[in-house]
Amino acid sequence: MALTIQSAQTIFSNTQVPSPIPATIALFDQLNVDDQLAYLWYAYTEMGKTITPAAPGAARLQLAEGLLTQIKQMSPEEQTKVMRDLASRADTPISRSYGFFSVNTKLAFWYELGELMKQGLITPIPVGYQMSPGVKVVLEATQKLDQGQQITVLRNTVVDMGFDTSELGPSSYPKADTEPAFPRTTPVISSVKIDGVTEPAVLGYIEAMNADNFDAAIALFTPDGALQPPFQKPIVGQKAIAKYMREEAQGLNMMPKQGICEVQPDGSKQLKITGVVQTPWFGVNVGMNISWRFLINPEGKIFFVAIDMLASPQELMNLRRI
Ligand code: EQ3
Repeated sequence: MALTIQSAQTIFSNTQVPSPIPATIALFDQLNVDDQLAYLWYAYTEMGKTITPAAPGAARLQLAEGLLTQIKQMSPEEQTKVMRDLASRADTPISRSYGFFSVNTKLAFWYELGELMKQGLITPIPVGYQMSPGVKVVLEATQKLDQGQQITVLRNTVVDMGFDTSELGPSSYPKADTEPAFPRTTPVISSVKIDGVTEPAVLGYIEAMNADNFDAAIALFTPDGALQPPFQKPIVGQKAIAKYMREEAQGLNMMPKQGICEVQPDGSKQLKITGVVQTPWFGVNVGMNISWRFLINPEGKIFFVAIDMLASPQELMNLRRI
């Protein structure tokens, strides 16, 4: 039987526990624009007491510099308007430019604005703002999440801001191929060991990703293979996966711990592996508990891999089908 992406998506689905991240983002989405901006400020400053992101570096900030310079020259009222436009995804020139940024440039842009807010050079929350009960509800929900989940909520809200440029054709902004590299702070682990897993494609995948060697990782996929990032639809085809990896998977530190492998009658293999991933934004200070669900074809190529955020650390052990 031919492998399909639709059936691949369901592998090990009965070992999965729903993550609290989408529920928290759904609460956030219900807030009005000023409440959203205020929530992000309170959540970010609260989190900042224990963890803060690494400064993005000059090369990455350069990509956002034009917008940042414009905003710095504005009056406080105009600055607030820009932030409201971004949060409400309005169609304005700034919101369009932001919409074309890559994920990491969006994060760098807000990192810099956050710094200017801390220095009092930009107003952190709209003038005269009063915290609504809704903001308290989302903040309380956020406090119950672990740090890896909290930074995922923050990241996803930032990524969704700005005008939706997906319909506007190719971006005029530098993307995938020109993304500045994140310097690696931890030594690359060259021989990957995962309890219960010896599948060469999986070990090769982790090894390549940990060295930012995306060409080597892509070569392990079938031409029609797919990668499904957390809470997203599958990205199909080697070219599309390569572009995604260059933009979003740089500098990640992947530490798979254990897994199981089930061989199917047609010779394909289904594997579930759990472990921890660190993002270069927070380095070794924050670990995200995740799982990889791989479908390997009978020829040993990756046909499908889904990356899922785990609901709790207990789920790291939850490999068996119920
Ligand atoms: C200034 C402030 C605070 C207030 C204002 O009102 C509004 C905003 C937006 C503000 C600023 C907020 C800021 C600065 C937020 C910064 C957030 C950051 C830096 C978040 C970074 C998060 C990174 C994450 C969650 C990375 C996760 C990566 C994962 C899970 C990778 C998984 C992958 C694996 C394992 C693979 O095998 C394949 C690739 C893939 C990438 C899917």
